Amino acid sequence: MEEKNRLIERQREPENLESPHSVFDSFLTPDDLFYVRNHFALPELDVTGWRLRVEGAVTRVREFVYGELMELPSRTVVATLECAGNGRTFLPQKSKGVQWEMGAVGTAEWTGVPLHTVLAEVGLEEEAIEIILEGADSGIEEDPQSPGRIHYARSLPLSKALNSDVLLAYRMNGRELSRAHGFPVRALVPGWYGMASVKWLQQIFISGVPFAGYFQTIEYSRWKAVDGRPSLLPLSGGEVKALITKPQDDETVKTGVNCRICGAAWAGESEVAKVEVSVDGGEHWRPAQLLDPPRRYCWVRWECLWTPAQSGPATLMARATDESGRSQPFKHPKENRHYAIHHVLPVSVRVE
Ligand SMILES: Nc1nc2c(c(=O)[nH]1)N[C@H]1C(S)=C(S)[C@@H](COP(=O)(O)O)O[C@H]1N2
Ligand SMILES: [Mo]
Repeated sequence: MEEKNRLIERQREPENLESPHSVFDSFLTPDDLFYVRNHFALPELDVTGWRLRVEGAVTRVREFVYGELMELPSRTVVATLECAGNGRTFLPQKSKGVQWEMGAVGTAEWTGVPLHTVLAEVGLEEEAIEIILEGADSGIEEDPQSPGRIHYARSLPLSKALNSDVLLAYRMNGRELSRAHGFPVRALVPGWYGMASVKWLQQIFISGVPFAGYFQTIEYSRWKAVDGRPSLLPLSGGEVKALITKPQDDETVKTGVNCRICGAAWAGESEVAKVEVSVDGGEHWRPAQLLDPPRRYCWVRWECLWTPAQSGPATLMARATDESGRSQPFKHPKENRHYAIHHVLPVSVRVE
């Protein structure tokens, strides 16, 4: 049975922990309930020896110590982070990767130095097109094999990297980052799936060519047509998604008694415009009430009251739409591979 206030272990080594259902009870997720996604063992870092090297296509190569970063002007951004594999157990076919249910997601207030401030300090050369963020953690990937030990690394195109909301974060919910979440410094790329927010940053490499590393080709990529041809592209901004967190599958509800259907919804770089709920398997939809003010990058909690009239099975669904009209499919898009799982998930209840 799931314990209310503890992370659920999905994998022991490396440690991968899912948030319990109670994560959706509060807008901000406390550190000890925030899911943890690791590809390798936690690196051993001590803050006095730690350096952030910034090199590549720059005017001045630089190394920052922790204290220097703390002295640069900081910014705070509230953002929901969702693992691109969240909801994997709801795919019609079992697929590889950590078997997450719905709790590889959380919301926090992140504080740090905007990446663009550090980039301005070093000066970008003309040929710069991508910023590669590399973590201190490393290991061997097995399926398919990596060429020996590799570090966790992901790149950002300049267009995103220069957005002032992209942070080199050293605080989470007002406190020093914990080791599991990337101490001393991690990237926070709001609106993008979690894989972009590289933890335990040790190097920023400014590249003049597109990066094709393991975690944006073999992993965390999806098919997209480029000039009509299916091409594998790195995953980036998050899709629109609503989850019903209560009632849960197979629960029993009573006729004539108010049932509170509730959940959360988010929309990547955009904000949630509306959430609709159906209690008849998708034939009719009614608006849900948003319980948090919608804001960019962040989830909103929502609820919808329903008084079941007749007994029997009922299928509940929730569907969110963002400001630009993006919504959710009813089936998982094949081109998303085993990532970006955001199709409408029916919840079956019994009315008695
Ligand atoms: N260095 C490093 N950064 C990383 C990862 C990792 O394994 N190593 N995992 C990524 C993935 S896939 C996700 S979803 C987020 C999770 O962040 P959290 O563990 O703080 O929740 O971290 C990202 N950053
Ligand atoms: Mo992830």
